Amino acid sequence: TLITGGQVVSPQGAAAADVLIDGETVSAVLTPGTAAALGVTADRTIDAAGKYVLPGGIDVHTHMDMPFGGTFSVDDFETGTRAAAWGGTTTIVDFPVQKKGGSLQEAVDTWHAKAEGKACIDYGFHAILADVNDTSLKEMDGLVDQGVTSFKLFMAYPGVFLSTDDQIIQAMYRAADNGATIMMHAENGTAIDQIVQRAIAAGNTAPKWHGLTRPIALEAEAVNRAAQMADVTGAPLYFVHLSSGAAVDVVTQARDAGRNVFGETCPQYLFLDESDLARADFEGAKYVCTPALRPVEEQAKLWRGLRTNDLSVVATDHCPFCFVPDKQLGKDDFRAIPNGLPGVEHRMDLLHMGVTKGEISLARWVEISAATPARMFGMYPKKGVVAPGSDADIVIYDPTAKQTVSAQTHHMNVDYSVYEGWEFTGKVETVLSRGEVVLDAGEFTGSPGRGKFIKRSLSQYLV
Ligand code: DUC
Ligand code: ZN
Ligand code: ZN
Ligand code: ZN
Repeated sequence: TLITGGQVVSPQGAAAADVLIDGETVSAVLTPGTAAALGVTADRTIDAAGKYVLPGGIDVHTHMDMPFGGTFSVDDFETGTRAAAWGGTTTIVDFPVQKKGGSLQEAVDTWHAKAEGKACIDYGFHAILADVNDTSLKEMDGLVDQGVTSFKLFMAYPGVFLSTDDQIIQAMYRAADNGATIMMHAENGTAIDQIVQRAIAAGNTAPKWHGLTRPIALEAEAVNRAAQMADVTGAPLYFVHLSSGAAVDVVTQARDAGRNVFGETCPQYLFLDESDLARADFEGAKYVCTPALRPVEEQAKLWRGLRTNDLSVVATDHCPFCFVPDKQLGKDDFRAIPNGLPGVEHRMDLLHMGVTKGEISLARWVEISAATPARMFGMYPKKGVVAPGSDADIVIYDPTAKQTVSAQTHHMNVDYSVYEGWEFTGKVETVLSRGEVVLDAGEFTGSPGRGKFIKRSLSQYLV
């Protein structure tokens, strides 16, 4: 396959080039129009004139088919990865969940079974450590050897996922030894639970109270606590879904001190805000995710963090639940609303909107959505770059095409969209996954089960 006439975008910028693919990988990036003179013949030529040629998006934070709050997230590996491909994402990294009293290996095996035969694009795993004990600590080393090189801990959700500081520091020491990255959901969950109980006691049960009971200060406090423990132990630390300027400030401090501390944010924190949680007729429940949506002024601070590289990655935390029936579980009590938003399909387009609005550069778009995620989680240069030898995971993106988002037309298996009616300038036209065209001109041509597990290396960002 030869892709001609496009602008190949990388963190170094955009350059006119033709891309030659042989089988599953890129074989050459050529000066435009030189293929014939070099004696190259292609079975298929894709005209990308006027389009961007991007490394496929990498979403390192998804929850497919995840048990949560008495139900399951509604996208499985088939529907979720297909929707990802529609949106220009060709790799996801999902989270096997350790059960209390269960082993990490069992969690990873369960997730392999969920993904095999279903995934339409390639995928990796981070393991959620929900029960830190001597056995699971030892298991971390074995998982690193299997290519599961990052472990997520929670400072939130007491009784469900929360790890106490003594558990966190043990996991961090282990990671410092085996080179794995610790991922942290940083919110002070036990303090938040008391605030939640006060709200309920006062009769405040509507969705907006989900946000009002999870203050920014208790996000920043947890980020600071984890960053200090990482400094003490030497563990690489990656904060998932940072939602506030105060949290980013703590990361900035740690990074300025030269530490291996990294921040992720999500499109919902860049584009939505707490007023969405206050929508009438229980519509606010559609916007219940954790951390909660913040006051609108936080958005500018997050964009700034993306420009300064204090935030290095944008991932979705895709964790969809239907408005009916799932979100209705919390009709009379916001605590029972399953936490999470659908988003895996729209990350690339939303971030492109950041480009057209002047929040980030074209090069930075590719860096935070593909190149850095690949490096951060040990997949580079197999993934995250259009270069000879790399997997031919390529998105041809039309920066001028218009589209309107709607739950009627999106591809996620969920009955609403948090971006309903939004108009995007820019649209995915063609998607290749390991050289195979899986999406072209509005038709999905991939197949479930073709996606492969990626055995990841350690983070390539550590100093
Ligand atoms: N946040 C969510 O919104 N959903 C799942 C878990 C989480 O931390
Ligand atoms: Zn989380
Ligand atoms: Zn998550
Ligand atoms: Zn989350």
